Amino acid sequence: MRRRRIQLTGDDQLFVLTGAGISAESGLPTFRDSDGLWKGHDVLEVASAEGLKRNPELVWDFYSMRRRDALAANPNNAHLSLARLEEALDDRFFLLTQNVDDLHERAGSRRIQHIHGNLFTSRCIACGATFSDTNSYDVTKGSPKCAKCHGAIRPDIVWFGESLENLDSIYRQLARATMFVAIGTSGSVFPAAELVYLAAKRQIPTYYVGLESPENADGFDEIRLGSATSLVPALFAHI
Ligand code: BV8
Ligand code: ZN
Repeated sequence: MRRRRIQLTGDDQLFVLTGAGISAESGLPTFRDSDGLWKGHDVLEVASAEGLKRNPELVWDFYSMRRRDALAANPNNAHLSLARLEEALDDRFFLLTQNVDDLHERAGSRRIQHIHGNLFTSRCIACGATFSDTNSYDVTKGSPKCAKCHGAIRPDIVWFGESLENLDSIYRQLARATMFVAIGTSGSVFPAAELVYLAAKRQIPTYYVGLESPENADGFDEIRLGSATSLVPALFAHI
């Protein structure tokens, strides 16, 4: 059944939120699906500051594997169609992703913010230096150290219980939006999962696109079930 395309008018301001589901068809595992990342790993062991202190090799093994997978993956048609939409809408388009991979950027997205950090940036715990880092590390030789001060480094990713940066710029973007669309996210992590409710409070139309209904389904006006590559390219009849 072909769905009606979402009509965008000349002054619509689109806010798009994506999650791991948009990268699934590029071969990157999601978190909470049956074959997801959290199934084979204990979140607190591999994705927390305590876990890094306890066993830095295990954490760096996990993120080195994620870096290798992301480097070997390619953007899919859903990433590409969002980049094309941004080209058509220019500053009337804003993309917030919970993903730490760079597939949106490699598809051409520029008006993008990563709410949970970046897989390809590392940060020194001792001196705070952050640097782009595509390395996957052989942890049998110990965990990687900062080139500047030889302190321990970590992926520049927001773990549970850690505060997020630039939330105010995200809320500013949401305040000017006339439409909110979420794609491929289970709606289970805050504050990202709360954004649809803030959008609904502003009475702008809210759409969800993904394989299954998200945990925050009650915040959406319309839910379109299906894969990102089958639904996103034909989603908008933009101007
Ligand atoms: C914080 C890092 C302040 C690791 C991640 C209320 C307000 C504020 C905070 C909280 C709150 N309530 C609870 C909290 C604490 C916590 C939280 O949300 N806990 C949850 C579990 C209840 N939040 C925090 O700690 C945040 N920090 O708020 O700071 C603060 C400070 C101290 C104390 C309190 C507050 C930090 C959150 C960031 C955590 N980091 N990951 C890493 O990424 O390596 S979370 C992890 O989940 C990922 O980052 C991911 O981005 C995120 C969301 O997952 P999804 O992207 O949705 O992926 P998921 O697998 O869940 O779902 C995939 C979906 O895709 C599914 O729906 C599936 O159906 C669909 N799909 C699959 N295939 C396809 C598809 N769709 C379309 N096509 C397909 N082909
Ligand atoms: Zn350092």
